[in-house]
Amino acid sequence: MAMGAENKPAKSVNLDRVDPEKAKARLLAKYPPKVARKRAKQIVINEVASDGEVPVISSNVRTVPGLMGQRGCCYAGCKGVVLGPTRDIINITHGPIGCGYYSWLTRRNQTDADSGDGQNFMPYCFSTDMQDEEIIFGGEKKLKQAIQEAYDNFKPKAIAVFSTCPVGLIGDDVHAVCREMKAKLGINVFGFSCEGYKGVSQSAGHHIANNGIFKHVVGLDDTVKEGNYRINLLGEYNIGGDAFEIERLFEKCGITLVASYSGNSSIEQFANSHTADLNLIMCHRSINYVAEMMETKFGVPWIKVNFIGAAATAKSLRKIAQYFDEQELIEVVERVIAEEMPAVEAACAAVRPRTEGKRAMLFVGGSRAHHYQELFGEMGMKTLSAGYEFGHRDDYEGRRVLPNIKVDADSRNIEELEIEPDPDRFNPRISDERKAVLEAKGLKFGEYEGMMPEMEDGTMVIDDPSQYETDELIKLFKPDIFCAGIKEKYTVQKHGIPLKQLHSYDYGGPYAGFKGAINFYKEIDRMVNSRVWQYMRAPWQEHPELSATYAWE
Ligand code: CFM
Repeated sequence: MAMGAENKPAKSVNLDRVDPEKAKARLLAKYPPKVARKRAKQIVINEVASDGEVPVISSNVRTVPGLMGQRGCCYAGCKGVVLGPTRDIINITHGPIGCGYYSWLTRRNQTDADSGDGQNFMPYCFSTDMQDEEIIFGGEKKLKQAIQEAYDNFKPKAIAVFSTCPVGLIGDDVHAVCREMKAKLGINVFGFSCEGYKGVSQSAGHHIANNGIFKHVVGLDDTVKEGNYRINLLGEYNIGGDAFEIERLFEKCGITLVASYSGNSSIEQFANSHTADLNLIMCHRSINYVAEMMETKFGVPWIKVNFIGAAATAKSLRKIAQYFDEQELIEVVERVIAEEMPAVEAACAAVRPRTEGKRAMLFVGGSRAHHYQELFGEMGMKTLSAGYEFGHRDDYEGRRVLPNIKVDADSRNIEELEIEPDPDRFNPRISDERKAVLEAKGLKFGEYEGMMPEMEDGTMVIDDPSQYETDELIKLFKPDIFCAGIKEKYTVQKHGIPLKQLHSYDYGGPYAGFKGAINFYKEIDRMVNSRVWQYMRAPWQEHPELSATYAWE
């Protein structure tokens, strides 16, 4: 057969009308009854009531052993996600070498070179490289040596120690070692009991990281740095340069960024972040604990923002202006939006004839599966199905459900710090009356409405999806693009469906802010309109004794 005849383009199938109930039944059909019952509570057909209420989804529960999920471990959430992006803390992984190596920069968290003091340890990977001997006789001695060696070589301001699974199993006391070395070296040394097996996913590691940074660093430096409209940006990790684009916009608007948790950050930023006047939360899942604790102890309120999507970026900048309520800021924000939007609109208009009506599925961590729906929407694309790996019910259904979330043995395992208002430094940045006025105008404090209220009725929301379910979904719906991570990438592409990594962004980014939106439109246009996957030849196409079809066929 001649090329071309056999490589026919995808039929334009109209599969938007796949009945979601039937799809759900198909996803569950092959599971044993007990597994099917558990998964049925994590696969929900969305339905938004007029008051924004959505169905209950089971989440933050253990993955069924044997199901191939997308999740990472507690250590990954603590060291890799929250503390990893900070350039001037020496992060030592106490454990076998693989844990340190595989959590080293694979998420493409970028940083400025240094803070002028030459301290940038991002290019390094520090590990105690535990061997059989330490597993048997204990690893504390080796950890002390590692801290000493790191100190002697680099003279850092701070060293953090991260526990991996074997550390908890053999009972090394990393906190005692850190206290001893802190006293000896005179710098800040602190440890995290973030053993991989703690909790059910990396989400537990976020909480442990939040607690540790709050206990050991936040509030150490009361210097109020100069600047107007002093804010912290929480839950933005500078993947592919996202934080650089957001910082560019803050600078243009005259908004002072005191601290970023933790993309492009330094330890000094954390130490005086309690002096800011407002906390902005990007990724609610990974950092809401710091925001809550800072509000209780120091009186800094928080609002939810989203810089993924041009309209969302404009809205978030307007929220900041609304909070500070200064005419000068309101005007400059409007001017910046007016300056930035024409290029965004032109880029969007250019791709839209080719992207309109295309269908996406997004399965990512605990926040991006929500945020990126904005960008797809701007391109006229529809989200058929989305879910988090490790989000909690509040990330799906909104914080309104917080009082109803059952605490189970796994969540009880993670320490909740008891925080009290600081006797000297608690200073509510905004009065209750003023808060009420702003809330009446639509600015919500301490609120995240979650992903599901913003999704269409009939879309499928799937928590902690398995590889098997992913395959079935693709066969059923044949989406135009699938968004997930590196573990899913190649199996999805073997179905003939393009996969965009929304963790590391493949090699792209930034996708945040106005410039990021333009990058994303172009990238997705390229991906959903490329026919490269349709030129694949599989063995069954040459050998008729094997048979199968690509999902796009
Ligand atoms: Fe928050 Fe993140 Fe995410 Fe996350 Fe992550 Fe990530 Fe993520 Mo990968 S902190 S929850 S633990 S936005 S590393 S930068 S992309 S799974 S959706």
